[in-house]
Amino acid sequence: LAEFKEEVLAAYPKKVAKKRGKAIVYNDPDEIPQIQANVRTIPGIITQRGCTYAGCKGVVLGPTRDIVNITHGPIGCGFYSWLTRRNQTRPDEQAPENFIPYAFSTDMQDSNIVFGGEEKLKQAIREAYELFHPKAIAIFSTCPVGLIGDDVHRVARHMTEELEGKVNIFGFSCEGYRGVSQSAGHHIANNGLYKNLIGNDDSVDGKYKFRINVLGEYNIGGDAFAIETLMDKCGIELVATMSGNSTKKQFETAHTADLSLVMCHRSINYVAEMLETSFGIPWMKANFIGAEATAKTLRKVGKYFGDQELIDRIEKVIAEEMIPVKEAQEKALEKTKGKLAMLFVGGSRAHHYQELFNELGMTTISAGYEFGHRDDYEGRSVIPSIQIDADSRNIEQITVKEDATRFKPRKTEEELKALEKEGLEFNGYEGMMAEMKKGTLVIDDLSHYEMGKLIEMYHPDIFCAGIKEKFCVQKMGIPLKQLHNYDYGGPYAAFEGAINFYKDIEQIACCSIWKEMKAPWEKEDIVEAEYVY
Ligand code: CFM
Ligand code: HCA
Repeated sequence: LAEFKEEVLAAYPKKVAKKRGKAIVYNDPDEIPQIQANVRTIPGIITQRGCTYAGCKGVVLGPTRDIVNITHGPIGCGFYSWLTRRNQTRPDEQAPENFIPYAFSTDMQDSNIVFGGEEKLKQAIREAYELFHPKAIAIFSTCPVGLIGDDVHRVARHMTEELEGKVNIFGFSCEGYRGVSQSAGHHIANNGLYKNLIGNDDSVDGKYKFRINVLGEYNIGGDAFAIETLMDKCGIELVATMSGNSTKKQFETAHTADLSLVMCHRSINYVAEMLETSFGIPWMKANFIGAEATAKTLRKVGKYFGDQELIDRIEKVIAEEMIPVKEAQEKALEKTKGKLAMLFVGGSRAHHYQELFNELGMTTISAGYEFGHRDDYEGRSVIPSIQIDADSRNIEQITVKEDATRFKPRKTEEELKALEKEGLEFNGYEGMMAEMKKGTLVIDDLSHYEMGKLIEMYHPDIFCAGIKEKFCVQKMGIPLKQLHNYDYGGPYAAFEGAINFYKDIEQIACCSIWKEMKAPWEKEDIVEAEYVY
């Protein structure tokens, strides 16, 4: 891998090479190197990234089924974020409404750009209210909204008044260009959840006394369903999942849980912190991707609550679930062992899925995030040293304080210290690099050109990324597994998901057909042309 950096940078103009050079590093888990992350993509480079609106509307709020999410903008924005992420949901008596199959949009036209779109937005809210009588309506700003100065917050206030407070209406300033990637949208969404929903309902119900939140789990391909089933087996109540298969009420009651587990650190760490600061709920990093990781996560929960009955029940569930897991793993391993993987996705999966590849005996030789921050790579200990640039300052910062009446530390300082001694870590995330081998290549915001070079030089057995990369990579004769929407597959979370993953990867990465893939011009020179001036 040592030649990669030099070779790839040689093709860039000097200034670009200097900048990209900081985002391409050779890993050393014992002495974690610094990586450049969460900075603007250089214009002209083909990036994997998406926009701030996508992170706010598509990712964080999108999976909630009983809130009407209105995109204020041209129809393309609403259309592109319309279920392509495969976030599933299952209506129940508590919230039978399901607005996820709809794409609500103001469908802005040229005339709205010239004369303003606020009236159209008001009309859209009236229409949504008359048709569906939802409990809440959220408005999401797209690029033109910010450029022409429409004020979605003013419209939200106006319509709340007009509808006599019967529906909770709130807006997000998540214009596509507001940050350098989806990541800004996560932060804006987290702030909005905290300001408009979290803490609105103090009711506590449910079957079990051990009550937790799972934050940063979006039910892609049914992942949250798999986690829900598992929690039920263990006798653990899921108060809120943010936001896979979620409801408005889940957000509103999240502050009544006694522990938050954080799956995707990048997209939801802000809410985890807010729940702790305001209400005294500790959080721990968790991972349900990989059978071993799932077992580890469950054991952490058992240890946290310290209840012997719960601990025994968890051990029993793990033992039972591991039987079919081991069987499927052994079968897949015969073929997958020793193969090489590359993972370039979002802000957490490029790390989490390395667990599943390890279980398949495969090595991740190169990985990176599209929009992770340095803490997602190097661990949270670097946070104080991260320089805040103008792009990050552009994101609203909110002040979060102890709730005057409801702040209640779930554990005393001494109890937390004792748990830490027993191996639990609170408010911590070690990041991706600590778990990757020495000498592996870590690349932030991978460019399309760099992707081509990686494949050309190292021929991985599988490349994991998204739809923009999929067909280019496959045309190079390498199978691509989408780790965003799972290519129609999943769930891949928890024990049941691990089994699905083993089977799917064995099929994809161990199939000889890809070696036959040759573009016509690779077989023979068939293009003949003559320049005519
Ligand atoms: Fe978190 Fe996600 Fe991801 Fe993400 Fe995303 Fe996603 Fe992703 Mo696509 S919240 S960072 S903004 S785990 S949509 S469910 S798959 S890029 S790695
Ligand atoms: C998004 C959503 C996305 C896109 C995936 C892809 C997803 O960032 O807007 O590029 O294939 O998971 O659907 O990340």
